[in-house]
Amino acid sequence: MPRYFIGAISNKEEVVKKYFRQVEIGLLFLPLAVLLNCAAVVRMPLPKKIPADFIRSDAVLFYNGFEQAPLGYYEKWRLAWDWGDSVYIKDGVAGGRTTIVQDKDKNRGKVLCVLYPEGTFGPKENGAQWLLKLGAQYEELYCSYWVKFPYGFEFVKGGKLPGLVGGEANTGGQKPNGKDGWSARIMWQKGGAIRQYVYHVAQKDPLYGDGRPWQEEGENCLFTQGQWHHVENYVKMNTLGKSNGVIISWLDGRLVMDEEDFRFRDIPEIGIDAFYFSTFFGGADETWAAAKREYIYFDDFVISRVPVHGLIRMNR
Ligand SMILES: [Ca+2]
Repeated sequence: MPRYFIGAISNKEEVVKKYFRQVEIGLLFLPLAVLLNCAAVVRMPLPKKIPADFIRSDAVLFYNGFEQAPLGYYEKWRLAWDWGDSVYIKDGVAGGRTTIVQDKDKNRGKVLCVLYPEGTFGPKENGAQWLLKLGAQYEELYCSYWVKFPYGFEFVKGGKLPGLVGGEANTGGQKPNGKDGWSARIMWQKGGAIRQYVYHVAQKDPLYGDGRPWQEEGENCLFTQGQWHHVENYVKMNTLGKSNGVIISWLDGRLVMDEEDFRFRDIPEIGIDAFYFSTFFGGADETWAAAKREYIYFDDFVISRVPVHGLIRMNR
C-alpha cells in the first residue's frame, strides 16, 4: 500500500478521534448548558403587584394601594389616615369627587376613583388635589402609580395627573423665579397623548410650564382606554446656577422621556419635598371642560429612592 494512502487513513482516524473528543467534552458540559437554558426559559415571571418586601424596605418613602380603605366615599379622615396627617387636602374631597371602588383586576383590588363632572374644568369643580408633604428635602426621587382611563373616556384637550413638586409647587400660570418652587406633573392630552408638564425657572412661556411629550421611537405615547397603565418619573434637582435638572419618565416600563435641561431652583433651600396628587380637566377655560361625566382610576402610589418599573410585570 502506498505510504501516502496509509497516511490518509491515519489522518481520517485522527479526525474521527478528534471529533469524538470534542463530543465527549461537549457531553461533559451538556448538563450545565441544559440547566442554563432551562433557567433562561423558566425564569420566574415578575409579579403584577409591587412586592411587599420592597414596600417595607428603606427605599420606599411612601406607598398607598388603598387595600385597607373602606369602599365608598373617600373621606377626609380616611385620606389623612392613608396619606399622613401632614397631607394638605385642597380640592375635590369635600365635594365628594373621590371614591374607593373594587377593580375587576385582582392585582389592583381596591382603587381610587376620581370624578370629573360634565361641563366643568379646573380643580375647584373638577377632579381632586392634595399635597403629600414628604417631611424632608430630597435631591433626587422616583414617583410612580397606576392609572386607568375607562372605555369611552373623552380626553377633550387635556388635563393634569400627579407628580413630584418642591417649595411652593408652582402651577396655574405662576412661573418659578428660582426662589419659590417648581412642579413636574404629567398631563393627558387630546387623543390620550401624554406629556410632562414642568414649571421651572427656564421654562419658555412667561406664565405656563413646559410641555415635553412622552415618545417612543419618535411617536407620541398614548393612554389606552380601559387599560391600566404604569407611569413613573425620576426627578433630580439642578446644580445651582445651571439648567441641568433631570426628568426621566417610563410608561409601562418603557423609557419615554429623558431630559436634563431643567432649572428647578436657584437656591439650595429648594428641593423635592412633596408629591402633588393633582388631577382635573384643564386648562383655564371652558374649551378644556369634560364633555360628559368622566372618571379616572388610580392605584399603588409609590414614592421611592429607586425605580419601581423593573420590579413588576406590565400589561403588554
Ligand atoms: Ca389596590
